[in-house]
Amino acid sequence: MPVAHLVIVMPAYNEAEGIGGFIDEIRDHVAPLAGKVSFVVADDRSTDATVATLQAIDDVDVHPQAANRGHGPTALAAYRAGLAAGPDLLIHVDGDGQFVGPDFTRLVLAVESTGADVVHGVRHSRTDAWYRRVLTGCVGMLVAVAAGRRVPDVNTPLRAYRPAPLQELLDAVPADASIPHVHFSLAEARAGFTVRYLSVRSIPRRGESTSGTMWGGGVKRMLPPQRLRKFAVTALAEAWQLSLRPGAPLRSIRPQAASGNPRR
Ligand SMILES: Nc1nc2c(ncn2[C@@H]2O[C@H](COP(=O)(O)OP(=O)(O)OP(=O)(O)O)[C@@H](O)[C@H]2O)c(=O)[nH]1
Ligand SMILES: [Mg+2]
Repeated sequence: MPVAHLVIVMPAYNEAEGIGGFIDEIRDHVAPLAGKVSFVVADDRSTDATVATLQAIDDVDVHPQAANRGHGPTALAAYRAGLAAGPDLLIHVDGDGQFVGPDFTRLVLAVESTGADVVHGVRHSRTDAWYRRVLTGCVGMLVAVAAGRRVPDVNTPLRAYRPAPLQELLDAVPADASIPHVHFSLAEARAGFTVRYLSVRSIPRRGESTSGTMWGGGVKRMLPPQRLRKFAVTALAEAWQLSLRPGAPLRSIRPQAASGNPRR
């Protein structure tokens, strides 16, 4: 039994239709690999039955947020609540269920077999609009320059962390950060964490009547929605403030300090 306590954390907003089935699928696949599996979901003030759906599932701990704050702060709340549950290994994934069960098995086995601090699920077969691919490419280039190497799928929401290096990352980032995964990817590369990359399948969000994505993806558009344009400007300023400028808090993470794993 490789993992004593595996905790899976998720941010969720209006995912009532798909999230129960997603959790069942994950559990089926990871249960044979862990002594105990539990789920921690941070709910971003859903207006549908997400909270009630989750409260009906035994191994799910729901954390309703005080206000709707968007993906980044909700993901950070989920990470913090998940670490408080005392895991040996923690997996983060978005509550919209865009991954498949067998990739969770592969993720756990990858951490165990490599002894890595973190394993990222690198998404293939995505069908994003052109403007999202451009944005992703630009962020990827910025991170590559700052990190001194290419980091694949820099904002992936599917990640497995050992608790000690995750705690270091969380200590350095404010609770309201809007792009925590970009900060984490960059800090991990700079601080010399042992990071492994696993190619994983990306599927459409689960549930027909969910309220759509943060970016207006339900409608076919030629131009980026205003919400995405605004978000890109805010995110750039945040990247400078938290990760890029001299003295930025995410730059203070030191190699070797986290898990005690030998860095390779
Ligand atoms: N839409 C939305 N999602 C939120 C919010 N807060 C948390 N989330 C969760 O954030 C996760 C990702 O949201 P998405 O809208 O799918 O963002 P995305 O994955 O970048 O976009 P897609 O690639 O189009 O799926 C989901 O698990 C949501 O449930 C919010 O205020 N709005
Ligand atoms: Mg999504």
